Amino acid sequence: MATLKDFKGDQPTWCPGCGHFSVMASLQKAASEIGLEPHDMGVVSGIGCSGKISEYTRAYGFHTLHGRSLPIAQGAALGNKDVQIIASGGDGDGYGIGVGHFIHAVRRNVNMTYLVMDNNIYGLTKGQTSPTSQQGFITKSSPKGSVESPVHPLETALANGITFLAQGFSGDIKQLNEIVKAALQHKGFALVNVFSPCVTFNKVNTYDYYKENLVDVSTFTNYDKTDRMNAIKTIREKNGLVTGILFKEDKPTFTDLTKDFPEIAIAKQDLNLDSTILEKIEKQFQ
Ligand SMILES: Cc1ncc(C[n+]2csc(CCOP(=O)(O)OP(=O)(O)O)c2C)c(N)n1
Ligand code: SF4
Repeated sequence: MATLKDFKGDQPTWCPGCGHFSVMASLQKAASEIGLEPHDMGVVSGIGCSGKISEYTRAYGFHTLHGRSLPIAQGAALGNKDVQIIASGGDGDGYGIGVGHFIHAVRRNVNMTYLVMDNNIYGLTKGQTSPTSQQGFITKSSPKGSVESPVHPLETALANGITFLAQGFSGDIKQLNEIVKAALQHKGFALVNVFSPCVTFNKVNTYDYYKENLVDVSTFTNYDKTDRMNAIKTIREKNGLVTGILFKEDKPTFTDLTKDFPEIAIAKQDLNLDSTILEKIEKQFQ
């Protein structure tokens, strides 16, 4: 049986203390704890410091374009039902350039996990305002403070029919590990948003800031994680600063709903791609 060590890939070059270390460790630990082997898992990532996770994890990997991890990951999940697919990236990648894919992935409910490392800033490009930056947040790209109010990814996901929603914090690995494990075991599209501090460029949303402000929904009396409206209300009331499993629903996945559809010819073909097959495929699309 694979252990956490078996999932370790290239040596990370993230800054010491970067929140992304904990996110990756939680994924690798969760994978080993639910009995996966590296060849049972595929990690698809976008561009950003966060996007490096597909290189630093020993599994099938696809480091895609900025904001494009979700379309690739959904295709990979639909085409490889025996492989556990995880899409991953930053808040800029997923809620900025990739936000259109995000909404459609949520409503499509393909069986996969989406792990977002939310540091409220663009880390890789050295500290610009991101879609989750607070209003008034000062960076090189917003020297007078960010004018726009931040996006609300959790409420957006709930409004569009998400079937599993959780939020974690890199400063609480134990909780994060449990959340990621539950997300991997969920049948359907699972979003885990993780507050993952950028220690180099974000001096506002720090570990201390999150430690002081986050509340765990499991400490609430009678929090019902099957109640979508209550999840939206709670997130609103707490200004998004909640952690834990916020919502879960059992609903048919995209694969369940399409199981009786005639298979697309290309998907049935033996991918021994010689020129005759390629010409045949080309003709189908002409
Ligand atoms: C199409 C395109 N536009 C812009 C960029 C430049 N770029 C690279 S990473 C990035 C944002 C990274 O921020 P985030 O997704 O939050 O990840 P982090 O680095 O903070 O982990 C941007 C704008 C790019 N690589 N490709
Ligand atoms: S720049 Fe920020 S997000 Fe990127 S590795 Fe360093 S601490 Fe992490």
